[in-house]
Amino acid sequence: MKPAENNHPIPEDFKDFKTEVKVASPGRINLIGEHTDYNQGFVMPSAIDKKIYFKLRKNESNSCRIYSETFDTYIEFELGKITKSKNSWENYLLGVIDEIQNFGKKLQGFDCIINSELPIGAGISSSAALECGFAGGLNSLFSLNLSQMEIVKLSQRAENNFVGNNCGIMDQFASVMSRKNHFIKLDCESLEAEFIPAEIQNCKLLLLNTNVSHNLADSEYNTRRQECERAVAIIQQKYPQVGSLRHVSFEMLEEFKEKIDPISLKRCRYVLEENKRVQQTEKALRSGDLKELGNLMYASHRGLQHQYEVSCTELDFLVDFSEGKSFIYGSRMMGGGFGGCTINLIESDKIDEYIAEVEKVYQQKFNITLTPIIVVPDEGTQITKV
Ligand code: GAF
Repeated sequence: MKPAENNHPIPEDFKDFKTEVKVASPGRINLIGEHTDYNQGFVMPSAIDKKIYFKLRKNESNSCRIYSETFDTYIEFELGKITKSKNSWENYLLGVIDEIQNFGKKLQGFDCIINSELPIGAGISSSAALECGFAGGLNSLFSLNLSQMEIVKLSQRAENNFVGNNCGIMDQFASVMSRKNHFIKLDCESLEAEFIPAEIQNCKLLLLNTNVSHNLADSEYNTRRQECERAVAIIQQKYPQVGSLRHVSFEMLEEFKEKIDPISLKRCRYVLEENKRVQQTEKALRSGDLKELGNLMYASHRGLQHQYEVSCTELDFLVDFSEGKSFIYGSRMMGGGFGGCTINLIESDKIDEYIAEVEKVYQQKFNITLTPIIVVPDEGTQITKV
């Protein structure tokens, strides 16, 4: 998602806003399981204590009027005339309205104020927070009777169909379904979720936002999907029962290694290994083995760096820098890649000292200011009728 381009003062009649529905919609972290969701594999995300807030009221018309305090932006449109906007962030909202209407649900005019504490392009999914929070708010305001799972799926469709990002389901699922102090081990095929207590003892989760977002992100994301799907299509010629990379084994990859192009082969190996790492992470987490958990995080990063090739210099620098520190158990890039954050499992009493050190070296190296964000696994979307 890109920041808005037009500045706009708050509309006069929004100054005295009689809120009917309030929403707090979280961003997400992902402990492990990157680029596995659209391959129907496993992920381990959680919502965080950093959110986008919505206030909504009906306006007895056919107009939708949305003001973003964070972006100082205002949009207004008629319900029957939903067309794509040139402002990227607006399309997440327009897409949600489009999908709600496609679902056969009837909306009426409303006013909405949005406030965000989520950085954009940081890989903590401000886009899913925007989609799911907005969908949840409209669901409550107009008593649409959409289930949580319908909100998750229609928000993903809004992003796939309207925004044009071919994302998987992890971010929307985490934003809506998470539980406080738990990670979700999500099977992205069956959508079965196990909630694993986030018992990380004397450690905290520290995000380091590189504050870079390389242009490649969207196009390379779609290319990675295609590379995986291309390999699956070749395997399916002999094994038609294999519906996705989820059902491909290491033996199958070995069997087809001459037929699948080397790049796709490398991508697939990464995905199979990452799925395995999610299972191993569950065990490590449940048995309190933070050392093992940290090693799996590092291994995930190296896979993303060398096999899946979605990392970047800034992310690699941060992971390399953490690797020699005995008080950091694990570190890896998080989300789609090509910028955004690293997630670090770090001893609580060393955080301040480490932040000061890493900020300094990062600034020296890239001439960019690093943003540290300490996060806690938190509950999914909260909706309140006022
Ligand atoms: C982005 C996508 F939106 C997710 O669906 C997921 O694929 C992630 O990148 C990579 O794991 O956040």
